[in-house]
Amino acid sequence: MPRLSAFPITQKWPAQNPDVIQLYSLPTPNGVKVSIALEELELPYEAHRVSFDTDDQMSPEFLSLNPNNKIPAIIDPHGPDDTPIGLFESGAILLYLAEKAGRLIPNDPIGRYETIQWVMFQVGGVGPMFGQFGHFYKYAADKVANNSYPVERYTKEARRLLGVLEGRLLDRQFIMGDEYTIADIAIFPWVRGLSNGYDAEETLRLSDFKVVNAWVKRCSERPASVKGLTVPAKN
Ligand SMILES: N[C@@H](CCC(=O)N[C@@H](CS)C(=O)NCC(=O)O)C(=O)O
Repeated sequence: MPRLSAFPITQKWPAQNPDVIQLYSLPTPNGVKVSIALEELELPYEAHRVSFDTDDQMSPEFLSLNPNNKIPAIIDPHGPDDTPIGLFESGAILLYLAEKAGRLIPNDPIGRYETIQWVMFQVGGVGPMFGQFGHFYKYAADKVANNSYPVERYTKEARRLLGVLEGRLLDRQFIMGDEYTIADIAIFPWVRGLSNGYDAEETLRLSDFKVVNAWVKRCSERPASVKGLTVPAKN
């Protein structure tokens, strides 16, 4: 696998098929963005499981691809000009894959930037804020049992962001209108995770966001989402 041998991560997670995109991930809201996009685009790929149970993301091999020790990350052995490329940060990966395939992002410059704007809205807003909500509401609930402020703060912020989405989707099928794009793929797994992962329907009063809920259902039911949401499979 001459193209991949320059990437030390492939020593820990050897490629079975070194000619296809290598994905290093877990089925978290950030991880599934990339597997869903790969499925939508029908790009061949091989998924490797980065287990947090064994701190795989802190291994020297993983850090050689993403010094920020977070999934997802990819290597495309056939990158620009057929040169191998390694990438981390899900927003950058989504943009790369959409542009490689020429799909999931509008061709016209205004639509393209508008799509990127909503991807950034997820990466800079929805992801960090919902993630903090989940941390205090679910994973570190015992640590803040005597202090309601963290959950109150992130409940308020999560509901505010859901309100922004509700407004955007009021007269649109998808974030960009009729066209399904990487903006939907970036955002819907995080909204889905509020009920599916954090079990926070009641605290966040998610039933208030009817348009958003219908959109999450629409996105989740796509065959590529059904598949991508389970990648990488448990060993
Ligand atoms: N901004 C990053 C966030 C990635 C991220 O937070 N990944 C989490 C899982 S959802 C992770 O790998 N956490 C492991 C760690 O922090 O050690 C992206 O969008 O790719």
